[in-house]
Amino acid sequence: MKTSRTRRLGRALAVLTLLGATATAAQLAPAPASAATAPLQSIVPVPVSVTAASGVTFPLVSTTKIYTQAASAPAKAVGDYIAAVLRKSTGFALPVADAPATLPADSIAFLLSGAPSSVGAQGYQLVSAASSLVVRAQTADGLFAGAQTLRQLLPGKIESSTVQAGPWTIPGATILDYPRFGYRGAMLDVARHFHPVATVKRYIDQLAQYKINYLHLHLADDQGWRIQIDSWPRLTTFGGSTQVGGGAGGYYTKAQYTDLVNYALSRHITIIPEIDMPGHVNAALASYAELNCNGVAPGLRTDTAVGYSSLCISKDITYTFVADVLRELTALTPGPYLHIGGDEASATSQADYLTFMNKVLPLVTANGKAAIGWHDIAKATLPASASPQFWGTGTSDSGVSTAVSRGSKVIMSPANKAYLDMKYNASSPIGLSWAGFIEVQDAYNWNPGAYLSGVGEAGVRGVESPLWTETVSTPANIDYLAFPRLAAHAELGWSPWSTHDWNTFRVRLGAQAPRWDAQSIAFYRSTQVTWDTGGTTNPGTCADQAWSSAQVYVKDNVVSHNGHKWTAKWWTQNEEPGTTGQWGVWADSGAC
Ligand code: TNX
Repeated sequence: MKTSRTRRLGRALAVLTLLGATATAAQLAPAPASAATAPLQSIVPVPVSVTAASGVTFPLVSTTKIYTQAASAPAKAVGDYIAAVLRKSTGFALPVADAPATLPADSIAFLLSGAPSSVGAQGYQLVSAASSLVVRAQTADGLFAGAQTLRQLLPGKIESSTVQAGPWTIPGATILDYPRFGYRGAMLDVARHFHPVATVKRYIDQLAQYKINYLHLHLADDQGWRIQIDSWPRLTTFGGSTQVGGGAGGYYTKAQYTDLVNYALSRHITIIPEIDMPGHVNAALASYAELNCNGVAPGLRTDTAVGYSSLCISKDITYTFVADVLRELTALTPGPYLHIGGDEASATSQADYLTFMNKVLPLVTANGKAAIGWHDIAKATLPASASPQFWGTGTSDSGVSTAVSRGSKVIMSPANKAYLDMKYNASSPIGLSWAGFIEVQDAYNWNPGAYLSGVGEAGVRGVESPLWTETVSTPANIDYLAFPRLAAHAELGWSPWSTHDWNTFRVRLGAQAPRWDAQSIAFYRSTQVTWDTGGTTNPGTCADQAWSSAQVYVKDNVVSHNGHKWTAKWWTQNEEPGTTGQWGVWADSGAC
C-alpha cells in the first residue's frame, strides 16, 4: 500500500482534531495493553475532555468503599445505585457511607462540591488516581452521569449479573464532561404492541447507561389505550384489550405507571406521557360511542393502517374528555412535559385540526405543563413553551422554523436518521422501511444543531430516538432495533459536535459489545463496526492473519501480518503493517 508522508501527517493531524479541541497530549499516551479497546478511548457518548494520567491506575478492590456527599439523599442514592451495579459482578461489599472530610485509601466518592462550573447542571468531573476515584458535580444528575462513565472505565464483564474474575482496574485520568443538549430522549410505543412494566424498566436501565434523560411513552393509538384514566375507565378495560396482530394488549394501572415514573427518576430519567390526538384515536372511539361524531363506536383495530380516525372536533364532550385525560395524566407526571401527539391527522380537516389545537394547547398550559407534539402541531400558532418534535425525512419545515423564530425549541427525530423502528438494511428481520434503511453510520452522521433550515443549535431542545412497535413485540426485538443506533443518537445529544467522528465512534461503539453481551442485550452486529470480543488478548495470532484493511485499529492493538506481530503505535485505518517510515503507525515486534 502506498503511504506518502503527507498522507500520514494528514492522518496524524486528523487524529488530533478528532480527539476534540480540548484534547491534551496526555490523551495520546499509550493505553493499557490488555483490553481490546483501551477504556479511555471507548466511552460513549465521548466526553468533552479526557486526560490520561500516564502510568496511574485506580484498582477497584474488595476493600473499596463508596462515599457520597454528606447529608445528601440524592447523592447517597447515586452511591447506592452504582454499588448495586458493581457488587453483582465483583462480589465486593462496597459499603456506601457519608463522605468524611478526608477520603481514606481505596475510596470512590460522589461529591456535590468542587466541580468546575463548566459542568453545569448535568455534567461532572471524574478524577481517577492511585488511591481514589472522585466524581464531582453540582447536582445528583451530574453525579449519576459520572457514575455511568465510571462503569465504562471498567471491563465489559462488570455488567455481568454473576461474580466474575478481576482484576478491576480503572485507568488514571481526569475527565471533564457535560451535555451539548439538556434534552436527550427515547420514545417507546407501548400502544401498537403493549410492553409490560418489566420490559420498560429494562429499557430505562439501558437508556440510563448512555446518559439519556427523557423517556417518552406513546400511551395511546388506534390499536390500544395503555394508561388507566379513572373518569373514562373503558379506555383501558375495553380499549386496551388488544394490539397489532390481535394479541391480548394490556395497560398500566395508575399504580404501575407511578412505579415506572419513580423507577425512571431513580435512573435520572423523566417520563413524558403521550396521548396522540386528534388522530390515532380508534381505541378511544371504540371505547366510547359518544366521542364519535355519528355516535356510533367503531370496532377495535389490530391492523397497522394510519390516518383514518379522528376525535369529533365539533362536540363539547371531546374537550371534556381531553381535559379529563390531561388532568389525570398531569397528576401522574412530575416532569414538565405532556405530549399531545398531533401527527398524521388525515381524517381531520385542516380547519378542524387548528380548532382542536387552539383549544387543547391552552389546556396543557393550564395544567402547568409544557406541550410537545409531533411537528404537525406547528401548523397551529404555538406558544413558545411548546416544542414541535420533527419527524420528517426532509431538511426544512416552514411551520417548525416559524415556531422556532417565535421562541419554541425543536426536538429532533428525523425519521430517516433517528427512527429506531426503521430496518438497518433489506435483510433486517423486523422493522419498517418507509423512511429508508438506517445503518449505524446513517444514524450517527447528521448534526441535530444544523439540520433543519432556519433551526440552529439554539433552536434545538435536543435529540430523541423513537421506537414505534408495529413489528416489535419482545424485549429482544427492542434490543435489536435500539442497539447500536441508540448509542449513536445518545452521542449526538450529549457530545460536543467538535468531537464528531465516525472512525473513532465506531471503535468506541465496538467496545460496547462485551458490555451488551454481559447484559444479554441482543444487539444488531452491524458489519460497519468491529465488535470487541471482551477478551484480554488482542486480535490476531500468527496462525491467523488477523489484519484487515477494513478495520480501524487503536493504539496497542496487536495483529499478525506477513509472519510478524505488529503493534499499532497510533490510531490507524488501512495502514498496512510493514509499511515503515517516519509516520508509520505500526511497530514490528518480530517474527512469530
Ligand atoms: C409514522 S412518526 C407515525 C407512526 C408510525 C410510524 C412508523 C409519526 C409521528 N407517526 O404512527 O408508527 O410512522 O414508523
